[in-house]
This record gives sequence, structure tokens and C-alpha cells, in this order.
Amino acid sequence: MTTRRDFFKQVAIAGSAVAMGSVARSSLAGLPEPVLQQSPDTMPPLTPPNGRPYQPVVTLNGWTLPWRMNGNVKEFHLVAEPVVREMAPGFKAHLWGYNGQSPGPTIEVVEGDHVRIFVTNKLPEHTSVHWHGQRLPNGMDGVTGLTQPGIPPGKTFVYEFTARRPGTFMYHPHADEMTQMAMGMMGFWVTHPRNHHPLIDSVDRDYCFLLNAFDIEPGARTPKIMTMLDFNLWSWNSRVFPGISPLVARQGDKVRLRIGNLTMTNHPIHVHGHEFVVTGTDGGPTPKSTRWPEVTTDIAVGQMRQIEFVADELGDWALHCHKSHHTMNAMGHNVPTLIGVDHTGIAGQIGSLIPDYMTMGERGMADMAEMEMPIPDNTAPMMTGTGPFGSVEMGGMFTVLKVRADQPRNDYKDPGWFKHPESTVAYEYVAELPEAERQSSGGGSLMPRKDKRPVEVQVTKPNKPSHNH
Ligand SMILES: [Cu+2]
Repeated sequence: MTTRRDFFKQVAIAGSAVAMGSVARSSLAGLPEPVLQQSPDTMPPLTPPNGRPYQPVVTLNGWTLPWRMNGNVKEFHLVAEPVVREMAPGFKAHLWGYNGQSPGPTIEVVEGDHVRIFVTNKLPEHTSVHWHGQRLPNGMDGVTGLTQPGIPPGKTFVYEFTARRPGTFMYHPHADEMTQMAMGMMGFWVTHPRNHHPLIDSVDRDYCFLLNAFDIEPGARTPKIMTMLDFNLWSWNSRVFPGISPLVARQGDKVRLRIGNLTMTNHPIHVHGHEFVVTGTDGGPTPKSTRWPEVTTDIAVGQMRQIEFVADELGDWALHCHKSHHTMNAMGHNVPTLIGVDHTGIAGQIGSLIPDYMTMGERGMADMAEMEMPIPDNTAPMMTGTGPFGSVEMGGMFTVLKVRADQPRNDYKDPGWFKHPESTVAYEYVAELPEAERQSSGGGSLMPRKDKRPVEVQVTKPNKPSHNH
């Protein structure tokens, strides 16, 4: 452990992505040096230094794995290992991943490339890598027990195949999958077209990320691997809002998003302010005749979707999963619904017994986002992220598409909040509200009111309770 800690110190000095030090190099002679990533930030696209040229992708809160050309073979080195992933500022999870992060690095190759991937297993149990969606020899498919023995701890296996068709793919273990996927082992794979492809447009910005989910008790660090459905952290590339980078674009840019789902449920991904078309799946590019405009696309379990649009509307546009429980973090689950329950007085009495006690949710849950609620150390707040108008009241699978007129090309830096032109923001109506006629009338002739009973549900709206007990 000491060696590793010292190594990380050196890494911090040397920069964010570095080759493994000389200690490990001697024992791995003949292999490409594994490159490790220390930062959870979105790294700039990796322009290919050699091999066939292509337009690189940008991995949200991730990076692309550098390679070595060995003759005409592109060689990569993946290291399966325990990692510490910062899922949001102030919240670190103990996961399993590849090369220092979960997910692992994105692998980018070009159609026709001969690819050799060394996989070193530094986990306490065997593993394998399945190359989801690829055409390859059966023995390279990575299914433990079926097409290969598991890679034992401490051993390195080699996968070798030709990237036969262009498209959007992913990789993940096919060994003790329930554990290894629940712990965060997965990565993205993009095979770029070799020549102009009639169904693959070139774009100005090409983003990719994986949908994943974890169940980590507030205050804990390690996911519960037995959870099948009731996850409490819904993440993109093992990050939760407000920890997910914004997607930035220059006005008029053609933007592609490549999204893969490795959770246990479907995610309807919704883009505000723009319409997109689905241009590809993990089966390849979609025929043009099948493309129609959408603002939400459902991504089922084990599926990948490639969507494209022109970012022509200036602003800060929400981009999120449309399942509202997937845009909140741990603490937001298993809270009883208290809307309409009047707690006046009770909180004070309980507060004398439990100093930090506060009532939750009697007017809805928005208060929760505003309050500085005491939460255990190392816990992502339930929903938060502060925008220019206050709390965004979101967590989990949420980020912002930022379209700017002056965003420099190939610049992925966060431009800050959108400055709305005058008179383009929703505003308060300040005059007296007229009484609606139907409030006093007996109803129209088509639907006359049948009786005069008062409405049955009276929602109690108490005054804002004080929470400073
Ligand atoms: Cu979702």
C-alpha cells in the first residue's frame, strides 16, 4: 500500500494522466505501460498522435485511453482494480474500475484497426472483459466459463481482434457480473468510420457517457452489491449532479451524444430546447428512413443510443433522465410523504428530545434542497446544485447543455451561467388576480354542478415552519 500511496503522490505532481512508475514497469516488460487517471474531470478530446485519423469523442467526466502502435497493431493496457471515485464534490465512493477510475477509460479506434488489449487483473477475484456489440472471434468475446477461463487475480490476458464495424459500443466484465458491474466496472468504446460513411455524419462535438447506478448508504463508501432495483445513486459515468460536467456547444454546432445503459432499469433521456434524432444503436447506424424528431429517447437495459441535433438555441438547457426519482441522490428515498400534514408544534416538542430534528416534506420536498440539512459525512446531498436563480433541486442523472454564441471551437470549458437577454425570463404577475367566474357560477349547461358539497380534500398549507430548533 505504501508503494501505491507514494506513487499517487508522484502522480499528483506529474499531472492527471501518467504512465505507471518504474517499479511496476520492470514486472510488466513487453506490455504497453498502463496509463492511470487521477482526476474525475472531463478531459479534452485525445487527438490521435498516430494510426488512422479520426474526430475524437469527449467522455463526460472521463478520458480516452492512450495506445501504443506495435507495427500495425494498436495496443492498449487496461488494469482492472479497486478505485476511489469522486461521485460528486464531497462524496467519494470505493468502487472497482479500470486504470484509476470508474468507469474505465474510453477506447477509440478506427474501423479496420487491428486491436490488442492487455487486461491486467488487480482485483481480489477473477474477471474478464466482454466487448459489447463487437463483431469478433468467439474466443475473444470475454464470457467467463463459456469462451475463456476467468483472468485470475494478478494475471494478464490478451484480447485481439479487428474492429470490423464502426459504431458506439461498451465493455464490461462477464465474470461475477452482479458484483463487478454493481461496483462500477464498465467503459465506453467508439469505433470511428474509416472513410466517409453514408449514415455517419461528422459532428462538431461528440459526447459519450454510460448510465450506471449504485446503492451506497448515506455515510458509507462501498456499494451494496445485492441491490437489484432500489438503487439510491443514479449516475452518469459514476458521477451525480451537481458533479456531472455540463455539455458545452457553440451555437450552430452539430452535437452527437452516445449513451449506454448498464443499470437495471430503463432511462428516458430528455433534452430541453432542441429536437434530436436517433442516428445509431449498438447495432450500428440507423437507416435514415427510421429517424424522426424526438425530445426524449428511452434507453433500455443493455442498450446504447446515439442521438444528434443542431445546438441552435442559446441558453442553459436541462439534460436529464425523465424519471424524477433518478434526478435525486441518496437520502431522497424511503422518506414518508407528508404533504398536507400539519406538524405545527410537534417539531418543537421532538426538538427538545432530538436537537437536530426537523420535519420533512409537509409542503413538498423543495425545502429539502434549500435547507442545510445535517447529513452524514461523505454523502451526496439529496438534490442540490445552485443555479443563477437558486437551488436547481436536482441530483443524479441531470446536467446542463450550455449553448453559447462565442464558445470557441474545440473548447469544452464551462462558460458559466447563461446571461438571458432582457425580457426573456419568466416573471411575476403583480396586479390583482381577478376572481374566476366558475368559482361562483353553478357550472355550464353541459356540466351543471350536481350538488353543493365542499371539495373533500383540504390541503393544509401551514406557514413556513422554523427549522432552527
Ligand atoms: Cu433514469
